[in-house]
Formats: sequence, C-alpha cells, structure tokens
Amino acid sequence: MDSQNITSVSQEKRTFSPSAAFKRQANLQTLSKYQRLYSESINTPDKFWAKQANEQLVWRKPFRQVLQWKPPHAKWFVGGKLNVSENCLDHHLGTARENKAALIFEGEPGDVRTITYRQLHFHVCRMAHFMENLGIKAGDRVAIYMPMIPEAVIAMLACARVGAVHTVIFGGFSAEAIKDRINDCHAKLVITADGGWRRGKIIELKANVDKAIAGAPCVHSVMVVKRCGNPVTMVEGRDVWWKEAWEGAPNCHDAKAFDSEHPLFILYTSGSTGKPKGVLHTSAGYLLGAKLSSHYVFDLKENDRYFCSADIGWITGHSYVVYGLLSNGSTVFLYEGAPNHPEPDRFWQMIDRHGLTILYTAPTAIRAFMRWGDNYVLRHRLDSLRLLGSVGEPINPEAWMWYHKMIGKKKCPIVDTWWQTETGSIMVTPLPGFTPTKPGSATLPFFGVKPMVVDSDGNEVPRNSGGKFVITQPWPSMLRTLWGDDERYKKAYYSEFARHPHYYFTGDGARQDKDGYFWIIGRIDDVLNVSGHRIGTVEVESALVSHPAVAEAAAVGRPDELKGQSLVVFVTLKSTAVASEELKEALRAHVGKEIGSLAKPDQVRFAASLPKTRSGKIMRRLLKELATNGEVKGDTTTLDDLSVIATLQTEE
Ligand code: 6R9
Repeated sequence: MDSQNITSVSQEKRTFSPSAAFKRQANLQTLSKYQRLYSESINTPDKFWAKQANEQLVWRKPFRQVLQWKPPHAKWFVGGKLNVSENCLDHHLGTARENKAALIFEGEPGDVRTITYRQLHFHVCRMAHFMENLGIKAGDRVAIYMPMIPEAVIAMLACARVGAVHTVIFGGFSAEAIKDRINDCHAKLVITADGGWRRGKIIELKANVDKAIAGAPCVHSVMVVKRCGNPVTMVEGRDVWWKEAWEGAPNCHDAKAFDSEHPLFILYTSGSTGKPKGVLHTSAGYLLGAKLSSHYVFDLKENDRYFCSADIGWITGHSYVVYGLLSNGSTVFLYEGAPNHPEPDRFWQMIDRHGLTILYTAPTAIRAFMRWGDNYVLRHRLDSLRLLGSVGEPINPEAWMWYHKMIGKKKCPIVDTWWQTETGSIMVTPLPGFTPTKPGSATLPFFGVKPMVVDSDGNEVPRNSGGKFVITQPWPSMLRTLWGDDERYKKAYYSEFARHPHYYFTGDGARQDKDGYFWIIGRIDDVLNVSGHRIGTVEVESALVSHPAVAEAAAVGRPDELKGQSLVVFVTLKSTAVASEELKEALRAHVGKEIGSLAKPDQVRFAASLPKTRSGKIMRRLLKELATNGEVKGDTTTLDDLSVIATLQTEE
C-alpha cells in the first residue's frame, strides 16, 4: 500500500486532548455519551435516524419508513416531504435568528457585505420566482459557475426552493469542462458572473460560459451577476442580468414540498475511469447528514462565526458552507479570493477583522502558510478562534503541529475530517469536546457510519495492517447513484467485494490502530489528490491524447511537499511531432484548456515508449516509482519489454 502520499519527515506520537474549558462548553462532552449514541446509531439505525430526522428537519409531511435498502440502492425517510431551502431559511424567521447574519462576505478587493437570514430569504425568494418564470420546473438541472460571492449561495438555495437540481462547476474549470458537465446533465439554465477576482486579476467566467454553451444546445437561459464590471457579451433572448431579474420579482415565495428522495444536486467528481462522475445527492438524507455533522463536528454555538475556505464548487462548499451551516442557523463567512492576496496573511487578517471563531481548511493551504513564514501569522491576534478543521487529504504531522501551535495557539481542538463527494457529509472525525487527537488520524466514525479496513476479499484485516477502506452500512447522506449511469455507480462503489455486495468501497486505503482510530493513507485507485483536488489520471491522459502531437500518455502522482501530490505525465509523441520545451508548455496549456488549470501537469516527460503489461495495460505503478525515485526497483515481472524502463530512466 502506498503510504507516500503522506509527506512526513517526522512522527508525532503524542495525543492531544481538548482543554477543560473547551470540554465544558462542548455540544458533546464525553466519550461514553458518544459511545452510547454511536452504538445506537449502528445497532438500531432506524430508531436513531427517525429521532434525528424528526428533531433536526422541518417536515411538511412525515416519513413513514426510515430506510429502504436494496443494495446498492437506498431510499431514506420514505414518504416524507420537505423543502430544503425552507429548512435553511424560513425556519429561522420569526426567531431570534431572523436578523442574525447568515453570510458575511469579503471580496478580494476588500468589499464587505453582511446578509441576515431575513435578507437571504428575501433574495432567495426573488430568485426562485424568477427561475419559475423562466420555466424552470422541479427536477430541471441548473448549472452554477460563479465566484465565491453571496449570489452563488442564493442561486443554490433558489434551486433547492423550486426543486431544480443544481450542478455547481468550480470556477477553475475550463469552457470544455463546463460544456461536458452541462451536456451530461442537460442543464437548461446557467447562472454565472461577468468575472471573479483572483490575485488582483479578473477570471472571465461569462466568456467561458459563452464558449461552453456554443457546444451545449440544451441551455436556454443564462443569468449573469455583475461582479467585476469587465465587458461581457449578452445574447439577446438568452442572457439576463441578475439585477434585472431580481428587480422584477416579488419578495414572497411559497416553497413547495418535495419528496425526501427528490434530487437536490449533482456534483461532478473525478473517478478512476473515463469522464467525471455526476454524483447525485437527494434532499432529506443529505440535509440531515450535513446538519447533524456540522452541529457536532464544529461544535456550533449561536454566536459562532464560521469560515470554511473551500469553494462552493466542491462538496465541502456544498455541505459546510451552505447546507450544513445555514440549516443550523449559523453565521458563515465567505471569502472570494486567494489566501495570499494582497499578502500571505489575508486569512489571519480576516479572522481578526471579523472575529471568526472556526476555521475549516485543507492541508495543502496549511503547508503553503507554513512555507510563507510565521511572521505573517504573528502579526495577528487570532484570539477569536476556538476550533480548527482540516479536510481534503491526509494531514502530515508537521502541518498538524504547526496548525495547532501557530493558528490554534495550542488551545483550539483540531478536527481532521475524512469524507468524500460521495459520502455527502463527514464520516470519520474527532468530536472536539472529548476525542483525544493523534496528528494525522481522522480518529473515529461519526454517528451511523460503520467503516472497516478489509483485504481484497472484503475480510477485516487485523489492527495496524493496511487495507481497503470500506463503509459497511448505508447512511442518510450517501450518494444515490451517478447521474444517468447507474451501472457505473454499481461498478464504481459496490462491486469490489463479490461476497459483500453491500460494502461501499471508498477508493481509499487505510489502517485502524489499536485504539480503533482510522488512519487514511490516500487513494488506491487511479485518482490523484493534488492540492486537495481530485484529479483522475484517465481524464488527464484523455486530454493529452486529444493533442495532435501526442500518441500515448500516462499520468501519475509524485509526493509533493506542498501539494500532497504533484502531477507528472509521460508522453510518447507521434512520429510527425518534435520533442521540445515549447511542446511541453503547449501540452500543459492544452490540459489547462481541456480540463482547467488545476489539472495542468507539474512535469511533462517525453518517452520513446511506455511500460506495458503483456496484455497492453500501461504500468503506471512503475512510472510512479520512476517519477518519485528516479529509478524502478519494484516488480517488473509482468512487464512486456524490460528495455523500456532502462530507456525511460535515461530520458530525463
Ligand atoms: C471532502 C473531500 C475525497 C478524497 C478521499 C480521500 C481524501 C478527504 C481526508 C482525505 C485523508 C482526510 N480525503 N479528506 N484523506 N484525511 N481528512 O475532500 O471530498 O474532493 O471527493 O475527495 O479526499 O482520498 O477519498 P473529495
């Protein structure tokens, strides 16, 4: 098993417990209480989830059955009806939260806006009306390609309100990638902005949407928020400014009730084969998972000001910027831009300026802050912070210790949360009031989650041995299928173990230590984790071979101090092409165009040929070893032509 994803030079053996002061005020304070609730959630899940669903969610019609499980298909809270946006908004009106800040937004240029729950409701109602007037009906798909501005949240909630299924596309994806996603789910409406600010420059979002729609005839309408004021082309009869749409619409909107299993959103994510997968989440179960985990994992209190640095284009932004937090009535801080603009202390400055109490970010960001130097941190007080979180990849002990000392001033518990786009909400995590943490371990399962480390037959391996990380029982916020491809859903997640067709395979490797703590090692499939972003090697390879100079390509990950993994591609050229530095640059740019700049290879290597098995499969394992160590020592017995490796070793 590959443990090299964790770029660790030191071992941290200490455990860290929350302070008595933190414990006293925590939403859950003792291990014994957790154990009792956890056992109940696993042994009598129907009872546990019925109680949670009734307490946490506002129902229009009660459900009659908690779970209908016909592996690998689940239906949760069968027969129930609710409206997700009502749970996030209307539910807080008429209470002390009505005039509480729902969103505090800071744009990269420094503009600040505060939007209360009442105001957010008002905006969402208007947009919901507008969307209905455009002809958007329940079940229709709406693509959202926006910067991190309040309108992005409003757009998501307006979709939820009218029952439209949103698919948020991260602003870093290219026109090609947008086109593929829009076509895959047949989106009728695209909501975007003229641009977004990133390191003082404008990212031209509308221009990308225009290019994408040229190849996506399913799109009827485009709504455009004016954010940067950069020139854009508005197509008559198709494009409308957000402000104009908004001005014409009434303020009140009666939200319809939708079935528990009504689709809420599709989020595309990289898989080990082919095109990105459209992970489908539905309404009640997803919302319950996001809400309950937010409450316990972030220990939410009424006066918290919570900052999650993830973009809403990722699942973390969906669950832990929007749905989990707003359903709890929390104040969410939104930041538009880069963490090092204008200086690498932007986060710390914003934390002091707005009195932020919780920070949830990724190890790759923490490592960048470490590299930029302590002085940028030490200029700020950071005394409002009380809890820190990490997500997206394994956190190496050095980064954990730095986060603990420099940002948390040794008093903030750190929650290292393991989960995935597919799981919808946090699955393995410390609960900050009592779990002793070990740097690098996501610790223990959340309520209702039964993980296991197994061998290739699906049998549990002994403690401390590495194996495949699976989840053996269904949970409310699980993905329901892949959009338009249920066969792929079954194959990707529920076909790994013939004798255990109900085991969900995560694609990760893990081990469980003697205390029962889980240590996630990283992906064991053909998915890379570069700066916390999932990138499918196959996607990058397809992008490369679509370039006229390329005959064949293989993409592999190499451990990287900053990014966790960096992307190295091996390319063989067509006989007509000539290897050159310019061509390497052109290939990087080509991948940027096909997928987005996040997938641009860090290194392009030309090769005379690629190592293959006798059945013709590229042996990425050997290339990975080569990219990492400069040589190949691993098993080459299945290699078709040994000389390929010798040549490759001398080729860079
Ligand atoms: C939420 C999110 C999922 C993959 C997952 C794993 C890695 C996420 C982690 C972690 C170790 C953690 N991952 N959190 N690995 N410790 N705390 O990131 O979703 O983008 O779908 O990525 O990220 O490899 O399988 P997603």
